[in-house]
Amino acid sequence: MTREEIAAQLEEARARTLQLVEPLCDEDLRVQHDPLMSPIIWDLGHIAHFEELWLVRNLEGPIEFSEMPGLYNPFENPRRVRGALQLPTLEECRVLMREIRSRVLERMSRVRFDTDDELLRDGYVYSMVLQHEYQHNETILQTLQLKQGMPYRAPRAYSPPSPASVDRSTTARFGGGRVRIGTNDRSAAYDNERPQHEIDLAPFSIDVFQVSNGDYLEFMRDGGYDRRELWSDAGWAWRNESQVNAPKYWMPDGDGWCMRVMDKVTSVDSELPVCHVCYYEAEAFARFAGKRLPTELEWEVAAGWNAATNRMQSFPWGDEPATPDRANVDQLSFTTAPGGAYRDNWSPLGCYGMIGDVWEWTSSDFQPYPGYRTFPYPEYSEMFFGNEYKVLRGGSWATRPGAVRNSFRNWDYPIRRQIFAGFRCARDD
Ligand code: AVJ
Ligand code: FE
Repeated sequence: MTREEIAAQLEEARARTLQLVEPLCDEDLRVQHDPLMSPIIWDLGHIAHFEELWLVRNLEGPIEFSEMPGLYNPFENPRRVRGALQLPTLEECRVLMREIRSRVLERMSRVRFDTDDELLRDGYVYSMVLQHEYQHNETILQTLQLKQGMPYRAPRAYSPPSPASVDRSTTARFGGGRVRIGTNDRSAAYDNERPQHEIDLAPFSIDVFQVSNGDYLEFMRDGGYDRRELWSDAGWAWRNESQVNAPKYWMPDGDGWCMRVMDKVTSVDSELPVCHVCYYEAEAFARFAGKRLPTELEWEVAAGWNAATNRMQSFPWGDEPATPDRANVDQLSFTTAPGGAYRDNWSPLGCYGMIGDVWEWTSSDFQPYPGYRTFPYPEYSEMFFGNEYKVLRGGSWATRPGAVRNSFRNWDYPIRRQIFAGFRCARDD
């Protein structure tokens, strides 16, 4: 990438961030809408400070901090306390963003990308900062869906294409064998996606489509939420404590259900992938269906392993980047799409929609790959490795295309439902 291309991408990222918050009043920006989420103005300040830290400060000498000390440091100020902080107005934030950006561009005019410095080589640190802003965009959308007061006036810019007619119950099969997982890319991939490594993978079958609302309604109608035998111990404890009996944002409507996406309430469409279910609900559904969740390794093989070329593709359709034409990504559809809607979104193994629509829960804990090395800071991945978080794959309609690829690993607590997450099932074969 050239300096001009990077500058254009930084500008495009900022334009989108500001477009998303444009319909909001000062109050909407300042209040903490939910203990799980930051006030939106905090996200904006944090985006700017992260950019300043990595694209100005940490380029001047040794890396001093991984997160900016002070107000916008996520560890000094955990989400639940951020509503009580002294936060700026949007106008003050815009001034700050512009001032930081001008120093970033000035600094960039003097950097070299053909260097041994891993931070700058091939523009890595710029890609990291861009992806940070993209990820916070999705966080902001979670907050907007949760928001108190008037629903968010979503700037819908396009609708997904109409679906081809498909058989929703088909499965794809991997016959077992040696595959390569992860990537060695050093220009955009995160440390947790590296290194690429070989594994032997047992045969498995995996659903061609994500689990739909229609599938999930069957589970509900068959008493899925009340059948102890379908739930793990932790899942049953969560179910009893939360008293949940439907996906988040679903509301009873006569003898059926309706659901809300931002400012739009519709009856639940059976053809759309189910969204806003937690890991435990996904796990119980899979047991109900006589299946299980895929591991993240199986997921990645189903999304990108090309047996004909014996290599792992970056995306289901090949190595060309994600666009809103190829998959339901990039936010402005503000909806999921029925299985089969995007005709390019098929993987070599024969799975549909591995990228976009909803993040997919996998059965894997978030752990480092063999040979993992932290770079450039431990607070992105390393701090979160262990058995507390489950891996999610594939991105959602609310994910910016630059923030997702077959090797991308997201993670969250198994009880979280405000994220744009669903799942697909697998089974041993
Ligand atoms: C990768 C989505 C789990 O939002 O918690 C943002 C990304 N890291 N700022 C998160 C992140 C630092 C992270 N996830
Ligand atoms: Fe962040």
